[in-house]
This record gives sequence, C-alpha cells and structure tokens, in this order.
Amino acid sequence: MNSWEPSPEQWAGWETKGYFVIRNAIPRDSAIEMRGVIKDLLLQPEPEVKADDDPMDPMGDTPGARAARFRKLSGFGPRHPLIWHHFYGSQAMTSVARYFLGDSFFLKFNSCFVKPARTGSATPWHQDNGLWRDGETEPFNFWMALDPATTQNGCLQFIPGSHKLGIFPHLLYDDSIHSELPREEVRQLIADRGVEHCELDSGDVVCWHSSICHYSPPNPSPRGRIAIAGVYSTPQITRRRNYPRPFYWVLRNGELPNAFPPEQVDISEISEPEPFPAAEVTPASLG
Ligand SMILES: O=C(O)CCC(=O)C(=O)O
Repeated sequence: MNSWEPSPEQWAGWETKGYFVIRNAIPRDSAIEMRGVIKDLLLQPEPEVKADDDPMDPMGDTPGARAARFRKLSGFGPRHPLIWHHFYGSQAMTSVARYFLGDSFFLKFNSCFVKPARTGSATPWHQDNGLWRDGETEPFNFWMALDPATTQNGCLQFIPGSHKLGIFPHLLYDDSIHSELPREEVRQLIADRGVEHCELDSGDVVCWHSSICHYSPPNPSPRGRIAIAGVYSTPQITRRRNYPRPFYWVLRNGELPNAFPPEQVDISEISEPEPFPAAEVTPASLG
C-alpha cells in the first residue's frame, strides 16, 4: 500500500498545536457520495445506530424535521460499505494513520456530526480522552468535512498546544449535552493560548491529538454542516476494555482487507465506566 508522510508544516502542526489538516484527503466526489449515505440514514425512522439524545427542540414529523433531529450518530461506518471503503478503510486514511500507529490498528469510534442550517447545536469544549476516561493519549483522531465547514456554519475550533496539558477531569453542568471541560478552565486556556478555527472543504480531513481541547459552535447560518469522524487505535494502546460497542480491524500486519463487513476485534472483557461527577455551581461558572 502507498506510504504517507507529513509535510514539515503538518508535522509542526501536530507537534506544536496538536492538529494538522490534509487538503483533498478524499476526493470531493466521494465525500459528496458519503454525504448522501448519511442524509439517507438521518431520514430513516429509527436509524439502527447509536444516536445522542436529541439536544434540539422537537421539530415535527416531516422529512426536513427528521433530518435535523440528531447532533451525532455513531456506529454507522462498519455498516455502510461505501463509507467503509471510501473513508474508514480507505488507502488514503489508513496510510496516514499507519505513519502514527504502525501496521495493525482498528476503528475504536466512528461518528457523524450533523449541524443543520439554523438549528444545529454546539458540541461543548472537550478533550476526546476526557470523554473516554480510559487514560489513552495515543489513538489517532480524524474528522472529514462532507459539507464545507466554515466559521459561519460551525467549523471545529482548537486551542493550540492544549494537547500538552494532560487530561482534565470533565464535568456535567445543568445545561451540558455531555460532559465537558470545566468552563473556567476553558476561559483561562483561551485567554492564554487563543483559538484556531479550522475551515475545511468537502473531502479535507483534520487529524488531532486525543488530548487537544476542541469545540464547535451552533450553526445560525443558512448552510448545513455534516462531518464524519473516527478514532483508530491499536491493541497496545487500548488495553482497558470498557466499551459496550465493538471495534473493527482496519489494517492488519500492513494488509488492508477488502472484505465487508469488516472483522470485529475479539474483546472479552467489557465493563461500564463510572458516572461523571456533577459540576459545583459557583457564581463564576454561571457567568
Ligand atoms: O463535529 C463536531 O461538531 C464535533 C466533533 C468532535 O468534537 C469530535 O469528533 O470529537
């Protein structure tokens, strides 16, 4: 299979900021085909994948309303051959990840983030491994824009260099849609380090360190923003097996299997993590 190496600029981004971008990582036409698969999935009465609780207002039972129900769906990647072969199990993505993870790795998570025009909600500030709570810092995280992602429609925002600060305990506030970085901490980090907006075109990919602090705002614009994301990991990195969903082999001993569906990783011990602690409400956290 083809090898891939970061450019000096990408490597510097990875080292110093905690992320880098690959322009045209996947052909734009493929990205648009994958967007069609996701749109179709969103319209199904009950998608057979994991959906976050709907953080958006109930919007009725029309096709348009159903397409705007979810902020996030997970677990669709290994069920849709077009998405598997063109993205999660593609030459393009696996050759990038091989540079970081070596010859054998699997898909730990796969998610689709949907920000419909005008109603799309925010994803709160978090570190991916702050949500995982497994202490893992080495998995490889990647996110592809299926629609152009802009500052107007809610592209990702990163706090550069925050991947070097360790894993912050995440908290649940009364209005949190999921656990998040302590809000005071975020204010201080932004004051110290600033925020970078990561604008991408369809088929561009951003890859980031599992500890980087990131966020995406609501979408008040007339343009929707759909993206698909994944996390690859290896048996050496992912030792604590506290996930209720299966992992799927992507690359094994340097070979990219052509089979579909992809093979599940054999995981025997699965245990649920503890619940998140509630945030203490102080005047500062309300402000
Ligand atoms: O796409 C988004 O809005 C959020 C994505 C994200 O936070 C993630 O993949 O960890």
